[in-house]
Amino acid sequence: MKNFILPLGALALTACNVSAESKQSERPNVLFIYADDIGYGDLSCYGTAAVKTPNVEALASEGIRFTNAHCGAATSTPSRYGLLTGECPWRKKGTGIAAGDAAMIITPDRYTLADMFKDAGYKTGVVGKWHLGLGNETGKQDWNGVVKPNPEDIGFDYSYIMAATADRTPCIFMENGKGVGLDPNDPVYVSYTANFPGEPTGKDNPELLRMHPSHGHDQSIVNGISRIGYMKGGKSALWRDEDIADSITAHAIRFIERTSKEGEPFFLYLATNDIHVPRVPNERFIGKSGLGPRGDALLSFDWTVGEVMKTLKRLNLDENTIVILSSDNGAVIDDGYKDQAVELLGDHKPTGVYRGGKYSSYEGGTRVPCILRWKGKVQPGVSETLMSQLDWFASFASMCGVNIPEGAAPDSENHLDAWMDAEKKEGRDYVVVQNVNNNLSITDGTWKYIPAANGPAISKQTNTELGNRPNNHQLYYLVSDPGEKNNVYKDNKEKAEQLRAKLISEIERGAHYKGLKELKANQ
Ligand code: NG6
Ligand code: CA
Repeated sequence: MKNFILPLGALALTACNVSAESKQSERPNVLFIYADDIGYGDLSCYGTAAVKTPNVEALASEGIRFTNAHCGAATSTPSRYGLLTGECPWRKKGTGIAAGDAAMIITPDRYTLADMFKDAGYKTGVVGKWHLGLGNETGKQDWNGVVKPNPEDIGFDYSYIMAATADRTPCIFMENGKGVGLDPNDPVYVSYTANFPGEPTGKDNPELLRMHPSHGHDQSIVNGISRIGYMKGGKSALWRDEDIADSITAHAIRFIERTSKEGEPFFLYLATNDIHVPRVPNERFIGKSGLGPRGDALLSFDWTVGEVMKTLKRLNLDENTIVILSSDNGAVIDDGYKDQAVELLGDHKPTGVYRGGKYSSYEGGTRVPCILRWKGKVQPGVSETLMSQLDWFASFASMCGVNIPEGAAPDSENHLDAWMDAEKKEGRDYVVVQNVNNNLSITDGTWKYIPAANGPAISKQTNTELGNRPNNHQLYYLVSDPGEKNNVYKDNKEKAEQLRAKLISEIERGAHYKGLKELKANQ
């Protein structure tokens, strides 16, 4: 406990001994800043010279910068599912990339990370990208009424969210389950099966577009950008893409102001839209990075971080707030729009030294930036310890002294010590992650094993190496080969077998994984 001043469980202990009032003031706020698609190499504190992200850099210099922290999966919905439930997404059917009209994937009976913070006496909020579905039934939401269940039903006191992603309809914000700014005389309709008669689409009306798709994204047109999914109406509520970051940031700040005024500790899950496609940052960032919209969106993300940190300082919450910053999956360059990300990339390496990227089994898929700052309590440093976002659940439960109910957060481990102390080397023994094809891989931080599995080797659309090899197992020695270039499986079969056995026992420990039979058969 060299660096972490508050001993583990101290808050729980305090809870028994002091009045409710002082108990509250000693409970730190918790702020998760969850980026979308920011890769390991995208931030200047992780080594890139191509783009400057000074606000994130300040956060890193005042906190712990993790170099081997993983999200649960190489895409958004499963990573977010894992984060909020503490369950590996591959244990649960239907946790793949969600459509904009998907039913809510985490059902109200589940005990979530937000429930846990609520039990600890926190006010809980989610602001930004949701992408976990809303309502009871896919495609059956009444977007003009209150869509239920919504985040409130799984533990969030407040929500201001995009239902899915910026490239998916409906293109409106939802506040506490209700479309923001809707005019009753112009209701909004959403479909993922058919277009609404007479409505233009990117496919049929490319002349109406200001940003053209490179793949997919050719359905309804909103603000001159075609999306995935159809929608009609709701004109007064449509977001302007250039204002999404401002709107998310403003609502996050308002939530912090409100809860701090009420004297309650808060848990805020601030999920940015930056830097997901379509990358349309505010005018003030355009052309500022030299890397085109993708780089400009990184500046926009950094701006959000700066605004929120300024707010904490202004409200005197700077030292009483634990800030975690991370990303939902690795980097992607062309993710479906002709936004010059490829052409203007230059020497910038969005995944750093790591292979693959978003969608991939390689390290570039899930090894993401991860920073924890707790000013005055946690000593700044760099931690190489193997960590997983799934463990925030159990780790913060331990900090808050909350007992997680039986069966909840089944894959979340308490590593509070290692989150709070860069010197602590005991993190995860293993991390299991999933790629876009629902194929699993396992790492112990030193070695990485990717079992043979079906699926394309490369995504032709995004030009990402996905890691799938139907006939070959892959083993990489990450210490000398972080870029996973030399498959050393043949010379290290024993090591591979050990990781394989662990992977199978991890799968068999819990609910069914649909690829288990194939995995076992493919010796
Ligand atoms: C893919 C989209 C991609 C992105 C991704 C989800 C196509 C061709 N590609 O299906 O653009 O939206 O889903 O990204 O439609 S994520 O970060 O939310 O997981
Ligand atoms: Ca993402």
